[in-house]
Amino acid sequence: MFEKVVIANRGEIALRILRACRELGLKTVAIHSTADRDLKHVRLADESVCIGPPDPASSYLSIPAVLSAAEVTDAGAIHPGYGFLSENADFAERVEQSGFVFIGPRPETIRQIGDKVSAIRLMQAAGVPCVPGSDGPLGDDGDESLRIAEKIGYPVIIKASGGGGGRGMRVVHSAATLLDSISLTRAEAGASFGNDMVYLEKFLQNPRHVEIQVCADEHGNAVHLGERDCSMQRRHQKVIEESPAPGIPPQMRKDLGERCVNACHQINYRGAGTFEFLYEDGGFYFIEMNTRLQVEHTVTEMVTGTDLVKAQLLVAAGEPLPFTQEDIELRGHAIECRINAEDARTFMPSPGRIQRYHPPGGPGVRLDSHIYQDYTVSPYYDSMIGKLITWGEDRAAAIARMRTALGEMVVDGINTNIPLHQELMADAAFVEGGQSIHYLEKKLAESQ
Ligand code: MV4
Repeated sequence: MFEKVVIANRGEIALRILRACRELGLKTVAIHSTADRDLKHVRLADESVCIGPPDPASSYLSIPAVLSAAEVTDAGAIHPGYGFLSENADFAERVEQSGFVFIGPRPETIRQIGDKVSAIRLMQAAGVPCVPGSDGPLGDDGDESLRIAEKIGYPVIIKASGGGGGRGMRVVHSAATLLDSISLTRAEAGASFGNDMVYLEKFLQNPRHVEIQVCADEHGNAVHLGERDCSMQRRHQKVIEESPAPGIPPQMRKDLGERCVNACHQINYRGAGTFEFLYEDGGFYFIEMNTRLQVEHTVTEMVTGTDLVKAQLLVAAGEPLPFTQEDIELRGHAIECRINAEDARTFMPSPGRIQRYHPPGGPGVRLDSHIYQDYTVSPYYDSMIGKLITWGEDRAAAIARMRTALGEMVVDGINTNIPLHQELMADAAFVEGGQSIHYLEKKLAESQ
């Protein structure tokens, strides 16, 4: 096993990774920008290296800077966290070529899955249900594209193969605008992703976003850990996530989970991963896969009693998964509220110094956060300052705990979205559960 891990990230996830390393007796190296000298994990790490100026392109996204830090500290492995370089196949490749362990899937897997057309092909071959679509890239033959769209039925959505997470998509409602939309999406994709491959899917008008967590090792074991509902979102930013997803019949969960596990075997997957689905009218439709640890992994941990970051570290060290499929039972319900430094109404970022801080507590309350009193929220990075997670024997109990926890939590000196979360925990439709990906944006538009 490697003995020292470079944490190639910042904020709450860097602290989360540090804690897992420490529990496994691994030494830690924090790498940080000049703006992040006072981050909590930097103070707690065994060593720290400043890798550049605040601009992420010159620090957290700089492959040479990250590799140099690993070299000078004689580290054995690099954990990329989420965002930044976490799904960059070239980075993973250079990490391995430099003799370090990349804590994540093989570089070829990241590349195959990062290309959406290729990912969908792999999933179809593995028996994972996908959205009816072009089953491959759209060619230059406009008549052929028109035939495909006609067969699928409008509305359709054009997506960039190199896109994902809401970038590079266009909805088309009729044949009249199909070819122009394809050209536009193709041009934008070429400019944004350096890859102008586009494909087409049936546009699902009112789905939920439900994703399956998996974890696989290099001994032929793959396990699914149930699903999360991430439908409460605004502009492709998740706001609340929960596990399990309300109203999913156990047999459907088992069947879909087994299909995802089967896909992991087929592609020889390694590490933690997430299969993203749209869920509409009782059907699941694969849209893309994430090859990283996700922000919302916490709710899965709470209902399965696992530590996914520890599992990632063990698998990366060549150890078997610390749990089998039989070990995984979903118990109770967990909800995560992403706490952001932003105006609760306008969503404008709100950097600045935290003058007063009272974290919530009590049974079933988990707060993954790097903030402390006098911490300054930087304007250079994502505005998420923590994740408040509650667990309860059922969904109503988790919500009740979330209301109590939000009511206890004080973060003064900056604006936060805590009032928005309080409003949602009191919202009849949220409390009912099972709302679509459009619910939050509609609610916000109505209250303007
Ligand atoms: C879709 C869709 C409807 N139909 N695909 C947006 C992000 C990217 N992960 C995929 N996305 C969507 N793909 C088909 N065929 C609607 C969305 C979508 C969405 C998906 C998940 C969560 C939030 C969303 C918000 C708007 C659109």
